[in-house]
Order: sequence, then C-alpha cells, then structure tokens
Amino acid sequence: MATASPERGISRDWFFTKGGTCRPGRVVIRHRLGRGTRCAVLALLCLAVFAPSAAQSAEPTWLVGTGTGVTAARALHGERIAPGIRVIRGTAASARRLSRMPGVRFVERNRRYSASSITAPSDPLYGRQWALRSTRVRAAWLATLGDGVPVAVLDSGLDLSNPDLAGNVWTNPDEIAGNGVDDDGNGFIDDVHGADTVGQDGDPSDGLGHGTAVASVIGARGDNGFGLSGMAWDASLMPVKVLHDQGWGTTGTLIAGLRYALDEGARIVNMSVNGPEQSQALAEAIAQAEARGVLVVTSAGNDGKNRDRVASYPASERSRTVITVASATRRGGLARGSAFGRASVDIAAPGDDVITSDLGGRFTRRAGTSFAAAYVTGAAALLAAAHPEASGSRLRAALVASARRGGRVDAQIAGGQLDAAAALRRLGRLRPR
Ligand SMILES: [Ca+2]
Ligand SMILES: [Ca+2]
Ligand SMILES: [Ca+2]
Ligand SMILES: [Ca+2]
Repeated sequence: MATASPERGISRDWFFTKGGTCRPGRVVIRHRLGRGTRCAVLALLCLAVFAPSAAQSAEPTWLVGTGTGVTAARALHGERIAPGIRVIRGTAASARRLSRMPGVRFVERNRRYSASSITAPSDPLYGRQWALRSTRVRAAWLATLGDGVPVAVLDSGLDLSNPDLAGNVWTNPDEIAGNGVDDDGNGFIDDVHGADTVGQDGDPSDGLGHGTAVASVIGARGDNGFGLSGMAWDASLMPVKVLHDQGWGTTGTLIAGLRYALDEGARIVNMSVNGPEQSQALAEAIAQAEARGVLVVTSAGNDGKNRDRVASYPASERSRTVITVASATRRGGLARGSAFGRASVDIAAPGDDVITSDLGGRFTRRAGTSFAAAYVTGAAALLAAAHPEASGSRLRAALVASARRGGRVDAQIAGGQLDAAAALRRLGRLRPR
C-alpha cells in the first residue's frame, strides 16, 4: 500500500511506525502529516475505538484481519496474536467503522469456544475409575453435572461426614434441626438430611457402608482434589435408610422409604436391593412413583440367575418407570454373579472392580449389580438436570435406547451398556452448559 516518502521525511503511515504512536486515548503524532486527510480520519477513528472508557470496559473483543504491508489496523494498537491478525476491544459500532478502514480485510467477533472434552478432574482416584470412561460420562459433563437433582438412595444410609459426599447431601428445607420436633409433619423428627425407616428416626447414618458406597458412585463431589468422582457431581443425595446395618430390610421399610422419597421430591430413586417375593404394597408404591414421573433404578441381582425365569423384586416389577441393571466388566461382558434376562433386564453398567467411598473416609473396591444400578442412577440424574420436564419413563426409554451395543453382554439383556453421553443426546441435545 502506502510507501514512505523519504525525500520529504514524511510517511503516509506515520502512525504505523514503531514507537507506539497510537495508544488507547492517546495519539502521538511524530511526523508532519503528508497526505493528511486520510491520516486525520484514521486518527480520529483510532481515538474512537480506543478511548479509555472502551478499553477498560467489558466490551467484546474483535479479531481484525489486516492486509499485507501498511495497514490501518496496525494503527489500532490492540494485540497482535498472529501474522495479520489483531485483537482489539470495542463496541459493535466501532467494529463496523473499523471494518471500513483501508487495509482491513475483516473484523469479526472474538468468539468464545468451549473445551470439547472436560479436563480430567483432580480427584486422585479418577484415573482408576474405568467405569467413568466406559459410561462416557466426561462428554456428558460438558452439558451438566447434575445441578441439584434430588436423588434418593434407598439403602443402608449414608456416612454424612464423608468429605466427598457431605457437600452433596440433600437438606430438608421444612425441618428444623435438633429441636426434637417433626416440623414438617412427615413422620420423622429432625430429618434434616434424609430419614431412617428401619430405626424410624431422622438420622440415616450408615453403619454398613453399602449405602455410602452406592451414593459415592452416584454423586461423590468431582474435581475437588479428594477421593473419587461421582457420575453427577452436583446431584443432591437424599439418603433413606431402609436396610439394617446387617444389610437387610423388609417390604415395610422399603415402601416407607419410597414414600418418603416421593413426598420429599426425589426425581430418581436408587434401590440396589433384591427380594424374592412379589409385593402388592411395593407394586403400588412403584405405581405411585410412575404417576409422579419418578424414575426407579434397581439392581438385577447377584445370584447369577436368568431374571426372565427367576423373579426378584423390585427388579422384576413390570413398570415403565423401573429400569433394571445388570453388572458389566471392564471388557464389556456380564460380570460374574450378575443376573441377566433378555426380557427383564434393561441395561448393563459397570459393576466390577468399582472404587467406592467407604465408612471412615476409606475407599473400597466393590462388585455387584448394586453399583451398576448406581451408575445408571448417576447418568439419570444428569439427564434429569438437562431435561427437567422428562418423566421417569422417558428417562428410562432414553437410557435403554441409547445403550451401547456390540459388547458381549448384548445377548443376555434387553439393551446394551450404559452410555451417558448418548443418552443425553437421545433426549434432545448434548449442549455446553
Ligand atoms: Ca420431619
Ligand atoms: Ca425438627
Ligand atoms: Ca437412624
Ligand atoms: Ca472427589
């Protein structure tokens, strides 16, 4: 473009020369104007774009593509980030003006991009959690982390002091702690963080560890530099103790627990329990869950039986809101001891060599369909967070339809293996949060 005119000691690109002749709010003219008109106009524009108010405000930034040789954009200061590309700050109007300047090839908004994969969380055990890779949950985390979705864990309770869980424990907004009164009239005194239908009290503390382990798979705090990563880092875990510390409960403790979960607004209920008898009362409680749009996730059982022939409850409940989960190994086969059934088992999820939180802040490797169910529950919490309107039966349908096929487990169950990212996509969108 412009060339210097040395014989006159004047350059047309006077304000392009080194030495910072143009700064926000300040134009220093080091040379006499030669062909002054354009220069004067450009100088004014330079001031307009880089007035201190604009430079220091939270205005959008723009990418300016400049031509070869001397260009006006060079005058506009900004930051040179690549040959022929500068970043400047300014309003849309100043960007439009700039785009008309000589030597400017384009001006476009410096747009925000999101990482297309979340960086590995800081939890020290993350690298050993093969299940998180198998379930493709990292891609799902781009869309949601669970966002406070209430998830009831009907089990042996929960270690409320566990540092990886404490931050995600549900709080009953209608109950005043420690006053010895059932403030919300739900039948449990001081049930601030869940309830105990075995001891019939408001303290769901876990004396067994099973419930704490299941809860950690669902919703241990992720990326907190401690322990492991749950599936849904921001889910709200509602512990309901329906099992004695010896690991068993009754139809009565189960249905009381389910009713508590429904009354307190759980959207998903994890029931990693199995019993041999069909129960009218349990079937009615599950029908109630379906009517309220609540998903019930159950373990297929660890007896190695074909569930199509040998029933187990609630796994064998025929309901569109119950999803029954078999346990898969790292290699995608059915885990040893896992029940199966092409008609009665919906999906498989990691349930072998699973790292879980235990009592006293310890960690334990566990196996069984209890933990497979917990992975599905965690994925369901992510779905429910991204799609608050979706009913339990819709969540179930999305999880089953999106399950990954091609593994050895396919021939033994109705669906394939849990794929959290595919399930989110199936429900509508896998969008950045
Ligand atoms: Ca209460
Ligand atoms: Ca109270
Ligand atoms: Ca208790
Ligand atoms: Ca953690």
